[in-house]
Amino acid sequence: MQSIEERFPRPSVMGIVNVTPDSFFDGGVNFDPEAAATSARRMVEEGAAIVDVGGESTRPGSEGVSVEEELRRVAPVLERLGGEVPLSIDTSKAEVARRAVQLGAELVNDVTALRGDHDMAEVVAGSGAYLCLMHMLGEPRTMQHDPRYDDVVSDVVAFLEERLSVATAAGIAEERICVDPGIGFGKTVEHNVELLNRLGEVASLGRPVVVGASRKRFLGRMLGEPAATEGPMPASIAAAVIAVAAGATMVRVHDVRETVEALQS
Ligand code: HH2
Repeated sequence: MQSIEERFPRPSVMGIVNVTPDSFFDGGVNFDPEAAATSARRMVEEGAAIVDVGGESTRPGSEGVSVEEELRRVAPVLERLGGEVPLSIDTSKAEVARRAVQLGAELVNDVTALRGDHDMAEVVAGSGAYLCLMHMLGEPRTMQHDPRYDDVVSDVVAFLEERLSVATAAGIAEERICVDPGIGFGKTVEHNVELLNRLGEVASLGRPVVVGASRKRFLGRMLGEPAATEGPMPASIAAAVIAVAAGATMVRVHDVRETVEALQS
């Protein structure tokens, strides 16, 4: 079995396909399974190493959806793409992850880092899938209400280290795991910038680092729009290039073609 760094060498691009009506950037665009499958195929043609399919928005303030609803959204997309497109499933629900792996997903991207569902670690361990452990402070509904840290980078690194121990203790091989500082998940603009500037400290955990800054509101807010709910493409591409230069292995993006071009130049 290949390690995650062999399977997805640095730099790799992960394309985002949200099968949701309400994701902050592509909400509604890929809600139809056929449209979602077409987007995913296009992203791979444009150079994505993998496509992350999600059925629940985690934008600030969002409420969750049920297992049934999440499966109803993602299963038809995975059925269309399994075996054809390298797939990741963006879920914190064990049952969704289990079904997704059956349908061909090779990576489980859990924004709760195995804290959202007691059965998730066992499902990932048993399936042999790769795993992404992401840092989030609090939960999407409230995470942007005055987030505070002693030192955001040290706190995130300590959290990821602890979640790595939990994952390996549950039988998930370390070489199958990557980590993600969770840009925008319970972080101010300054916290996000600090994490990007000091990404090397996250990489010092010895695991590949994934960074998802694409289109996030902090990019719009940095550019002088205090009420921005999304960020512009050029800033997203710059953030991806900065992240890779600072040690990221994989960037999770909406604009695959433009990001791949920027990373090649
Ligand atoms: N960001 C989002 C969702 N999943 N997974 C990882 N590993 N890293 C991230 O930064 C990350 C993630 C949020 O972005 P998006 O999926 O575009 O929006 P929404 O949650 O509204 O569907």
